[in-house]
Amino acid sequence: MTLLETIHDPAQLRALDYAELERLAAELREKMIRTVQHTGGHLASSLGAVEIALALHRVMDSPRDRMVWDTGHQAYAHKLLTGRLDRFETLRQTDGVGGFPRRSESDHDVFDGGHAGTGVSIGVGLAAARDLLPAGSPGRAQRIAVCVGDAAMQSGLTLEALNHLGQSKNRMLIVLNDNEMSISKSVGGLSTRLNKLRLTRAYQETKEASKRTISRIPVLGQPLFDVLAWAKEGFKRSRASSRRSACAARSWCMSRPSRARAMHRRRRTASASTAPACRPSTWA
Ligand SMILES: Cc1ncc(C[n+]2csc(CCOP(=O)(O)OP(=O)(O)O)c2C)c(N)n1
Repeated sequence: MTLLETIHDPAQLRALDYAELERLAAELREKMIRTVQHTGGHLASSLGAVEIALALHRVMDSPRDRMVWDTGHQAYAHKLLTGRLDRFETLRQTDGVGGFPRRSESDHDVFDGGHAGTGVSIGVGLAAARDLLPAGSPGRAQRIAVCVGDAAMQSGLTLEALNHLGQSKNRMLIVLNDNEMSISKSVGGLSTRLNKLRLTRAYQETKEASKRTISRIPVLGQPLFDVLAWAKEGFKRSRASSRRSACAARSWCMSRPSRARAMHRRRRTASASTAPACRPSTWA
């Protein structure tokens, strides 16, 4: 029996360690490839969102928390993790599993998608509705996440929603899945800007090597690493607050030295291949 076959509820993901999550990611991809070669479908977008689906389902408590997939063409992993594995071979067939999220299929699906650019707007609407509930009511604890591709991010509807959110400040998480691709290569001002923001491979490799080296320095290594992590987060934080955007993903950013240390501890635990106990967290 595969690990995927044992997952009947996404809450089960919280009990898996990192090695198991990696195995599960591979099984999800294999299932998608085997299915889509017969049925057709949006293969690349869904293959690229496997880890995002795993991460969101691990930290969120769906269906109480709401997870929106912009366009909806990247949600196969989400579908496989939310009780549709047995029927997945009917993907995009008459009366079969739909190619996009579908509320009639599952409580875990929020919106019958299919159009690029809808996700952030839907998320803002859900967050605004939640925040109209009386203070202290259980519904106010609901968390809302949207996964949006870089092309959908450039649509007018998304930009309107971001503009609105910048004003209304409803709490939500936006995951930007920037793979530099729309149906073909992403072009335009926003795409160019995102490319500039993206760190180069050389920079990433240097950063990882420095981190490894610093942590290994006896006695001084760990405090030094903590101070650098704290300074970096502080710098990011100051930049973020100076141009606080609608992207409430920032609320997840590590911002205090204690959190930076906690993050580092988690990374060290991860390198021992055991995931920390993961409970749905608050996004305050
Ligand atoms: C309004 C609208 N225009 C065009 C499309 C066709 N379309 C489907 S997927 C897609 C590209 C989406 O790219 P991106 O958001 O970057 O996600 P990715 O597939 O790269 O994960 C487009 C343009 C659509 N679904 N809706």
